[in-house]
Amino acid sequence: MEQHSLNIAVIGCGLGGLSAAIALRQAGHNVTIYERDHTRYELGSGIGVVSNATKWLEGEWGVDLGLAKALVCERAQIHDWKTGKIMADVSTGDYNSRFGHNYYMCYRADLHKALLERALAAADNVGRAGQPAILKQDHRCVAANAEEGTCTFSNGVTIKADLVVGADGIHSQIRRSIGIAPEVKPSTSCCYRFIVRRSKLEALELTDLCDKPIISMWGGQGIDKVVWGPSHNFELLTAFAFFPAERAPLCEDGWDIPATPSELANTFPDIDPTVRAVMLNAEDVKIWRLFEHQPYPYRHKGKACLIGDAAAPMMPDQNQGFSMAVEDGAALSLVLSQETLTRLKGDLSEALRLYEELRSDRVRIVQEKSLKARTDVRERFGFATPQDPPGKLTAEWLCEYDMRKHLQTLLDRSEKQQ
Ligand SMILES: Cc1cc2nc3c(=O)[nH]c(=O)nc-3n(C[C@H](O)[C@H](O)[C@H](O)COP(=O)(O)OP(=O)(O)OC[C@H]3O[C@@H](n4cnc5c(N)ncnc54)[C@H](O)[C@@H]3O)c2cc1C
Ligand SMILES: *[C@@H]1O[C@H](CO)[C@@H](O)[C@H](O)[C@H]1NC(C)=O
Ligand SMILES: CC(=O)N[C@H]1CO[C@H](CO)[C@@H](O)[C@@H]1O
Repeated sequence: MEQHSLNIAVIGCGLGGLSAAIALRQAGHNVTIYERDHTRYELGSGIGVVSNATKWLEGEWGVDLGLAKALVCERAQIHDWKTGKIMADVSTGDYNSRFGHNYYMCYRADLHKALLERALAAADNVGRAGQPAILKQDHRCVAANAEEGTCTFSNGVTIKADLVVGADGIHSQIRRSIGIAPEVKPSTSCCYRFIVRRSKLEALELTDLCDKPIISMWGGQGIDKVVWGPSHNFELLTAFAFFPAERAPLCEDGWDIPATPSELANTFPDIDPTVRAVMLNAEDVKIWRLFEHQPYPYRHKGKACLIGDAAAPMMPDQNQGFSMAVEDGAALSLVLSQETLTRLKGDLSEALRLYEELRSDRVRIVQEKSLKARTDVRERFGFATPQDPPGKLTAEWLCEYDMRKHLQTLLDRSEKQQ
């Protein structure tokens, strides 16, 4: 029944692609997701979901994060690097009532599963939720033509869509196809991500590490930093451990390069012995070299646009990559809503221009602040201290943002100019 129904190809079935798929099907469009791999769930470690991302996920898209075993974050604690003594303890306090939605701690695999279910769910289960998205696995995009809206995959298939959404992550092919050559330099940081099962903590008599929804951090006054918290209904500890690149046994770009627990523990010889004991019991240990991407000059061209890491990869030090990808998906669905498209007389290129205007500055700021937080814990969002550096990323700035209002302002302005 929708007046402006588009055929949209989403390239990449990661967290960003799924967010966009859910938002766009709800806006009345037909969505097909193309993923290079077979969709695998058990990938990744912890992901923080700020309340403004929760607002979309739970408030508007019907994704129940509680059912997805997410935990509502209660506090953040900073420990002394060597002794583990608690040096700072910050409550998230009235965060939830202030911002209207929870700040969650999630296991990436749980989030992925919940989003995938929601994207593919039959329409009649969920009321006003449009056509279910279609998922095509084993479709690796190798080329795209933004002017034509075509996309070719390594299996020989070529498709044509009204809009191609590049949600294909940090090494995006769609980004290349629209003429962006990333300016990249290796960061001086490397990072391990790992998980520790509750059963392993039981054997160590350390289950208390996994009993409360607290984000714990060691270090951060330089590159060295360990951050972890429970997720998956208190069954897992999901963790990140940052260290200077020159100390790495091996350090490459990529999300999926395996390492061993002893390599992990040996990288942090003088850390709190409890942390070392936990590290020696880690599973799914992965190591990756961080790269600094200069902000890209644009995020759309012709009938193609970028979202998530494809549009703006950022350092993981603020844990905002996912929340920004959710907002990108939401923004796309707002500029392509029936209401906006009617106002724009169905002009897709104007809608994509608005998408870019809506997202560029906000995401660039989060990118910059994520870089700052890499070597200075005081820059980290959520840890409000009296010694806050000027211009620190605050929960207020992130969560009091009103995207609909922002879009209204942009629409009014562009109509006035005509
Ligand atoms: C395996 C993995 C583990 C991660 N672990 C964490 C974590 O523990 N904590 C954290 O904060 N962030 C993690 N991230 C990153 C996090 O998911 C992103 O920063 C954020 O959610 C933005 O998501 P995205 O969809 O833009 O990118 P991604 O989540 O990277 O998704 C991109 C998707 O596109 C697919 N793809 C790539 N190229 C092509 C192509 N040419 N054709 C078709 N499909 C393609 C990929 O297979 C992937 O499914 C992880 C990402 C991956 C891929
Ligand atoms: C979307 O899918 C529905 C149902 O399959 C179909 O009737 C409609 O024509 C499609 N819309 C477009 C733009 O192709
Ligand atoms: C983008 C967005 O939806 N922002 C919201 C963030 O949360 C605050 C408080 O709930 C809302 O006022 C904003 O609209």
